Amino acid sequence: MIGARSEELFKKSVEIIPGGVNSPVRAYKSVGMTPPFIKSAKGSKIIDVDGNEYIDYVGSWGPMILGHAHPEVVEEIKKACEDGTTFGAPTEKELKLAEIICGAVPSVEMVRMVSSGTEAVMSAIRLARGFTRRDKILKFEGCYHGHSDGLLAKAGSGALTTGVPDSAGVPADYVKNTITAAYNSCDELEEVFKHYGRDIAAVIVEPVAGNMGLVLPKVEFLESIRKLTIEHGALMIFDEVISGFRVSFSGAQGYYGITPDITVFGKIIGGGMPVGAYGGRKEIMDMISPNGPVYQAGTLSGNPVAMAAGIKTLEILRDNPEIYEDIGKRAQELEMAFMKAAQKYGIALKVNRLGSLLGVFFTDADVVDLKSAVKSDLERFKRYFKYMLEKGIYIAPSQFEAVFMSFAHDEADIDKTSKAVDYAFSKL
Ligand code: KE4
Repeated sequence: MIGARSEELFKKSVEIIPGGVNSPVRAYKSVGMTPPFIKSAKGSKIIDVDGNEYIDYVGSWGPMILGHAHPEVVEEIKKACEDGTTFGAPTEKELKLAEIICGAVPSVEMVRMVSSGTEAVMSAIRLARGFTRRDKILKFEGCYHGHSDGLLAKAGSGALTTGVPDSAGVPADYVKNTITAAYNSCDELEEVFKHYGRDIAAVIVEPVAGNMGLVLPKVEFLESIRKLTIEHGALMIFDEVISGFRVSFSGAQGYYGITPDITVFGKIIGGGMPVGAYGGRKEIMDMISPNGPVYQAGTLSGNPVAMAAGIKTLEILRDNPEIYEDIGKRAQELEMAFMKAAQKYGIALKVNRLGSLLGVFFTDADVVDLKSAVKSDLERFKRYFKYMLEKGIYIAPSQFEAVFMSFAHDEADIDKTSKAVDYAFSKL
């Protein structure tokens, strides 16, 4: 039950903030509820303004892999603030975060910090076009790469037709160079390259797709992108905003052993502060201003407070590699609870999992792309969501997001969540 204070605040917010939120998914539109206004969070718990406590599996959409308000991260943020929050000048902290990222991800010899995943993707696309002197970009249905105009495109009538805008306000011209194909479809990929090969500047892909629910790549799909981009002189961009430092300390590229040309980061590298980054081998990154002709800039890029949070977060992950095994195990326990409840109550369910990332779909067909993801029973998801919230479990208010396990979730959390899953499924 959403409390009176959240209702009261939401009524005011919708008057002066579009939808009452600063990012659409937070508005709870797809579940038809007032969103709880959050007052604070600590570890695996999040507390709303009415004092309701929830176990949090959103983790601010991925950054909070260590849990909320990690004491060592908070300490570093406080210390950085006391020395001045931003200078608009080079600092040792941005060098340190760059060194950690380049040390963790071998394909990244140089990296540029920005302030969001969107900004990092937008810059990476411009860089790929500048480096190859080509215009076309291939993306995949169901992958989300932030809200830059050129990527708010959906497939035209067929995979080979140029993109059409996926948002008002995006001129058709801005997406005419954006081609869209089905995720995990080697056939469509090959067809696009046969048709556009030499015009393609880059293929951008979520190597683990977290924006259509969780959809895992077929390794041969990623390998085909690598092979075809090399054959046609195009670049491969891994959008690791979700998977970076989540799937492993060297991201999905380390996990799958595939080396992209450019990698985009976000979320975890900021440790809860606004940070995005893009990086790759030196010959490509040297194209970026002031060294080269591809312009990109940002007032708060690399600010010391955000860098401090990112440095401490990545240092903890680097120095405690067992964290990845632990959060994977907890996610597996949760996966088992879903499967058990689905069997017990005869609910059609598919669960995709990779490490600490989980995707739950109310469908009986494997979910391998957007077409299969949208076959999920959204009405059933809405009911499941409400029952889970009722039992104090805070998950994404959309079928097309992922479940994020953190290092702060303990066995008691998993036990309580498993009981909530059983309760929710018994009512579905
Ligand atoms: P931001 O601009 O939101 O920092 O990052 C954009 C982005 C880029 N690439 C991937 C793979 C992403 O998942 C995102 C943003 N993720 C969403 C959640 N799926 C952010 C949540 C929101 O939009 O409020």
